[in-house]
Amino acid sequence: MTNQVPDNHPRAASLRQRYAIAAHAKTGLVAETGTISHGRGEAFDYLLGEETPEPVKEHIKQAAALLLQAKHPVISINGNAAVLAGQYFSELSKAIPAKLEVNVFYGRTQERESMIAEFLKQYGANDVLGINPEARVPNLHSARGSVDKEGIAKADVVLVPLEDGDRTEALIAWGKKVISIDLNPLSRTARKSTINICDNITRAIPLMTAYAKELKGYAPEINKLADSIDNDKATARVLRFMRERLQKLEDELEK
Ligand code: PTJ
Repeated sequence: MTNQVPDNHPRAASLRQRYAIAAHAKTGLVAETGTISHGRGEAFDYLLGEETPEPVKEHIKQAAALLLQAKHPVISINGNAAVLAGQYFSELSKAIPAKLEVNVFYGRTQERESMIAEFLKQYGANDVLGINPEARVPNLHSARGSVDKEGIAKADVVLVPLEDGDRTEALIAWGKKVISIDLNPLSRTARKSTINICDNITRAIPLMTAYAKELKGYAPEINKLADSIDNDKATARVLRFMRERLQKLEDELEK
């Protein structure tokens, strides 16, 4: 497969992301099933209209506040997250500041961990944790259970993009606050996290960085936003947004 997407193709950006995910599935940076996860994300993104909904902008601001409020914030990175938004995560980690830690589910070898870390470093990430880590998340038996003792093990707030389920619950049970980013508002991760951001990471992370820069130093505003987090209400707002959007489209077609 070659990257032959013409610049004026109406879906050029989306097709290039697909190409990057598929190409990196071949190098091993992205998990084999990462292409399926990407497709699922694309489908949910259509329901949002491929734009960040207004209520989700508020959730992103609350998440930025939670990261700024944290003593040990950590951003967890898997294969898809690195390829789609490596530069944005590197910028967010500097703006907070928060540590970056590689944490993958599939094919967890030191080689894959290092490949992801090196990939992030080309975007200016200085120190990437999670290479051959020794700590364990209690009661989590997948490869995601291996965590860095200076990173996720110590963290009070963990940002987990494109998660696969079990870990969010295990991290919450371990006393951490979890910010998930998942375009599927029905997923277990989205429902169980402290706050889920129902948006594409390629839009959500740059916006989170902008909000973090805007909020930095304003403790009362940061605390107010972080204290107002309510994930059930947030998810309900997203579902209402999707339902109303579909209803509007349906009404237009039936006019
Ligand atoms: O690199 P690894 O080994 O850690 O594996 C990473 C994947 C993504 C393959 C693994 O975590 C996985 O299998 O995830 P799932 O169970 O497919 O869940 C991924 C979720 O992320 C799905 O609910 C998708 O809708 C959502 N998603 C996919 N792409 C995006 C997204 N959410 C936000 N932005 C995206 N670009």
